[in-house]
Amino acid sequence: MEIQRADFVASYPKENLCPKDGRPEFAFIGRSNVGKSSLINMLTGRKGLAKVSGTPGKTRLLNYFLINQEWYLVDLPGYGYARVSKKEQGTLKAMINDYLLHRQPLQLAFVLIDSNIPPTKIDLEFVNALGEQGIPFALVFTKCDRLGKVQLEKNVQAFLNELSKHWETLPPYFVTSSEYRTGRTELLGYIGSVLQA
Ligand SMILES: Nc1nc2c(ncn2[C@@H]2O[C@H](COP(=O)(O)OP(=O)(O)OP(=O)(O)O)[C@@H](O)[C@H]2O)c(=O)[nH]1
Ligand SMILES: [Mg+2]
Repeated sequence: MEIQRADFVASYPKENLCPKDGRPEFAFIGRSNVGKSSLINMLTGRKGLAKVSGTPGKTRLLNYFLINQEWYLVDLPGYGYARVSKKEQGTLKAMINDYLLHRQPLQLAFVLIDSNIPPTKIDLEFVNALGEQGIPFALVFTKCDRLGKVQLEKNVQAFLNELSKHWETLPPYFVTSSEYRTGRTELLGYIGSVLQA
């Protein structure tokens, strides 16, 4: 699939206020600073579409982008911000859960994982919870340009190994770099195949 058009639509504070036109949507989520905005810009080929920031935790709403006037790309707030108050973390968590559990047009959630570090508890818990709730998802390992092939492979495999302790089938996964556009064709191809199915 090629992205010809990408337009910011709006940001919404809760699921039941989101667009009701029934267009299929794909959500992107991950820990703060994982490279979510950079990935969205890389995929859409629009540098300033999602804001890349030095301050983590900026995204607090459900941000909608309309792609090719056909499907929505949804930028979700990250989970587990250290710098956000407990109360706000609770509010964000409720908003994300409400969205993921009830959003009818949601085809799939892409969970971004930093490929530079070994598996973290918070990522594993989040992914396992998605599995338990039956929410379809795929993994996107980000920033793969930052480390050598051997270490990269080791971190990716370690994450998958942790998952295989709980699950018989593993989710699809993609290894990406927003710097070098690595994984772009594969990821967009996957979205295209889900849209066609
Ligand atoms: N080397 C490298 N750096 C990256 C890549 N993707 C993102 N970064 C850097 O990682 C930092 C965070 O990137 P963002 O795209 O803002 O991450 P985010 O997940 O949207 O962060 P928040 O919205 O603040 O939670 C920035 O300094 C980016 O330049 C990548 O593929 N390679
Ligand atoms: Mg961001």
